[in-house]
Amino acid sequence: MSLVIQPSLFGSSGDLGLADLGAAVERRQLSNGAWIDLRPGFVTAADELFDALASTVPWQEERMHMYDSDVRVPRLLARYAQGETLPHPVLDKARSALNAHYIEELGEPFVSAGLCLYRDGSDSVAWHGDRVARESARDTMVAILSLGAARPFALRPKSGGPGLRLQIGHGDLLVMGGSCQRTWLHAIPKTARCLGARISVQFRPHWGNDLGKPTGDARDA
Ligand SMILES: O=C(O)CCC(=O)C(=O)O
Repeated sequence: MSLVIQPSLFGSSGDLGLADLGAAVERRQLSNGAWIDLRPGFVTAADELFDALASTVPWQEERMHMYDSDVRVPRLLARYAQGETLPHPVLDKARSALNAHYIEELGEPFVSAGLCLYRDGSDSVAWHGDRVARESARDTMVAILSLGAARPFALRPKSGGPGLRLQIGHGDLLVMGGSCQRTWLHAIPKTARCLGARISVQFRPHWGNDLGKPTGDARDA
């Protein structure tokens, strides 16, 4: 599949690398034992990483079964299972930094990486909790590194009530933790605003599954 992505012009300068986690990570408690951590600017000079991933990752278009027909998943995907070489050394460094920061609380390392490419505002992911984790009684974490266009990241409690919309920008880190996958839902809604492409990298611990592969439900609609 050929994919044309304009080289990023998000305007980051300096050297590609990682900023510290530590005290720069800000935690926000949600209801029902869920929480999110935010670390804006975790990846420094992130343009280079965006461009490298956009042009070198073997992005796949997937289809899912919905309402008796096969429909196109509205984003491109790539998955790196435990032990597979990640597509950029900065992602290895990011995973190591996340493991150093979270291993005690998480009790296990982040191992896999799922990558999504939202080509424009019509690419999206519908409300969902990550498969496997949403069915497990155990708390867990998903760490998401966001590159490119700042798309709203929406969260709402499964049981109803007010949610929130975060603007996660170029190089920012968001970690969903505690019961978030089973008691809250998250989504990247479609938008008519012309924002450009976004890449997200989701680091997950080993859940004994195939990296949270969509099950063919409505999550990508
Ligand atoms: O792109 C994102 O930040 C979220 C991706 C996501 O929720 C998923 O792939 O399960």
